[in-house]
Amino acid sequence: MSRSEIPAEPFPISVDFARTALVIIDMQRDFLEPGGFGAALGNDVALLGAAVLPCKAMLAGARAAGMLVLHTREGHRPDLSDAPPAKVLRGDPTRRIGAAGPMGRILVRGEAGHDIVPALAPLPGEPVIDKPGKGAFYQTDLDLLLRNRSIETLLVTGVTTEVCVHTTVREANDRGYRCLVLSDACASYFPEFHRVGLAMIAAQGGIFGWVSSTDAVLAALAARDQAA
Ligand code: TIU
Repeated sequence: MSRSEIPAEPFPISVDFARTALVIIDMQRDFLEPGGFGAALGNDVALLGAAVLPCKAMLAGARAAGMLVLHTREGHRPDLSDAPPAKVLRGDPTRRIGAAGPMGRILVRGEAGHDIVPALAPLPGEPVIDKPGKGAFYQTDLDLLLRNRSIETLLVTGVTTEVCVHTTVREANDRGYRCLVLSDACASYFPEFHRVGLAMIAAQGGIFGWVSSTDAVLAALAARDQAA
């Protein structure tokens, strides 16, 4: 078993890539494109575009290395029976979860807006975790999939940093996974929340994870390949 050391905050992390999975959180049209859920909440969705190319580079690197790659999507059944009223009944009724928008019904499975953006489309065989909540472990089989592959470390990317990425990292940390969050491959509608959200993860000696970059992970993968 070979281990690679990746520079990270608050200190370098040693990973076995054979027991590491890439988790790409909610890179859906509903969050990244105009007319979806993110825009309905009053956000400037263009801010999330910054994460696409870093996610794409990490996705290519993970696939080339044969790592487990998982994609998540936030969304609900068409009848909204898995959507808590407390989540649905917020904001303008014409623009809330389940309402019709230019990409179909907002945050509803099967609609165009629920799809992952084309640049990051899953390949056949890559698990797609459909989740009703912000955290990717809540009411999903993600933990089972990871345990069956003896995964110990998660490379976490996606949107938004302080909402679904944070919630998922906190859930993963409590379940015993080590999370390495890639700062450039995450994004928020609020640049300050992105910065502070990342700082919160690495503070207090890495209270619930580590923070690094796509380039640092790709460099560690390249060094491992050279040593092999
Ligand atoms: N609104 C917001 O920042 N995020 C979400 O509602 N979901 C995710 O982060 N995926």
